[in-house]
Amino acid sequence: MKVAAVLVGTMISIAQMGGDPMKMSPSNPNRSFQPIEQPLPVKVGVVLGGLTLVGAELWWFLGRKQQKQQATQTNGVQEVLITVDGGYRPDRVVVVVNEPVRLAFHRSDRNACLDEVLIPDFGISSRLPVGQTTTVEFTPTKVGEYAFTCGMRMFRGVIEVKAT
Ligand SMILES: [Cu+2]
Repeated sequence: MKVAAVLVGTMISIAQMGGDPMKMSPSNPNRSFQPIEQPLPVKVGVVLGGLTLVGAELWWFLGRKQQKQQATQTNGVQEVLITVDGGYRPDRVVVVVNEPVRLAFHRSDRNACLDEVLIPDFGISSRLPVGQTTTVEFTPTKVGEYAFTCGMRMFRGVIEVKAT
């Protein structure tokens, strides 16, 4: 939210300055301070641009729908395949407590932000080479919710551990 406020604030000040930073320059004392009217379409554009950014940010933090998936049991291991592409799909994984979990991350997105996946509660940090499927394993011993994130914690998902 703070970022959006700063962005909008900056845009409003640019709009108020008439888009001419020279006017504010102290190194230019002889220049008379005449307001320069910007054409209306420019003002409207600046405001709409700001609103679009705010909307995008609200959607990013609040509106994105979680995709939930229950693990499947294979030979006593709970498995989930997670696609890493502009985030994690699913980004909510449901498993039961006290049974081994294997998460298979298939990375198709080259974005360096997704180079690494972290599951701090289980001491896991793993590199995810592009185009490959990388598995991580752990056994949750307590019911609860545990986050998994990219290396910079921009993208995140949740492991939901339920009682049996
Ligand atoms: Cu990241």
